[in-house]
Amino acid sequence: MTELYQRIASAIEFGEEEEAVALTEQALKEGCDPVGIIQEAFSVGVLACGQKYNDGVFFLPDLMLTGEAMKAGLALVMPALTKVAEGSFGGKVLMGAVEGDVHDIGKNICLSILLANGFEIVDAGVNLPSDRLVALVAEHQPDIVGLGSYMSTTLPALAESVRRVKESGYNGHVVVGGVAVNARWADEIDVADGYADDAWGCVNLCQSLVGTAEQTEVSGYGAGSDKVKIR
Ligand code: B12
Repeated sequence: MTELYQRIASAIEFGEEEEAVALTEQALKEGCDPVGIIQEAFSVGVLACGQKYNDGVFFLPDLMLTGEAMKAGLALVMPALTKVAEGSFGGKVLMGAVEGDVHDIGKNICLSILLANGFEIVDAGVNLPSDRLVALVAEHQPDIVGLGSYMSTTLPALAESVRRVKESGYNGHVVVGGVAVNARWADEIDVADGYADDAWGCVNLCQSLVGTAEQTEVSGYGAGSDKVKIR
């Protein structure tokens, strides 16, 4: 990791939003790869923060600050990602976190890496009731609907959301992910069309589902995750 990436990761880890923004601007000015900034700086900082929380060193306010700092950094990187992907169209993905769940860091990373790989993205936000989800799907007509659950307590909402989208007459694909989901759950629930455990897996999965996997090379360092499950 370069020193600049290390400094960005540290600003994200400690929730220093202004510092994260200034350093991300610097990285973009210096011509750093936007996918590299997400993978080697933002994600590293987020994971370090999560680890400190698990170890009892950080508390909820620390997590919130990290989430905000990453969101601010990501907002700067997004336009650069669109440029990376210009000309290659991989389909449209609408993604949100299900009702009762406000975790959005993982969803935002997935959406940004999808964008970098030529997908058109629609961010459906967090805490998404299934009625609203169904309305958004009808409005945007995505090729793929991605739904995330980040707590075991929102897994029932995830199952319900997938079912509601399928029953609405939508004939695209529905994929699931998030830290609360695993391949076995996705399999047992028997309604989703696929599951992936990280952002690169998510891109691979979406490319396979819309048939662009062979034409496009996944842009990213973890590309080629084998923890992708397609029904
Ligand atoms: C950051 C965080 C928060 C932040 C969220 C900030 C934000 N803007 O997102 C805040 C402080 C708000 C928060 C709140 C809460 N949290 Co919290 N949080 C976390 C934490 C530390 C990290 C989550 C994260 O961002 N991980 C990093 C990202 C990159 O990983 P990820 O989300 O898994 O995403 C990756 C993959 O899953 C995949 N992916 C993600 N989405 C999708 C979607 C699709 C379709 C696909 C294919 C793939 C995919 O790709 C991503 C990138 O690789 C986790 C613990 C942990 N270490 O995971 C707890 C954790 C998720 N939270 C937890 C809890 C309990 C809560 C609270 C209830 C706490 C409280 N007492 O209030 C509240 C709930 C709020 C709510 N209603 O949702 C628990 C859940 C336990 C459970 N029951 O399962 C965890 C596991 C902590 C713990 N060990 O107890 N939290």
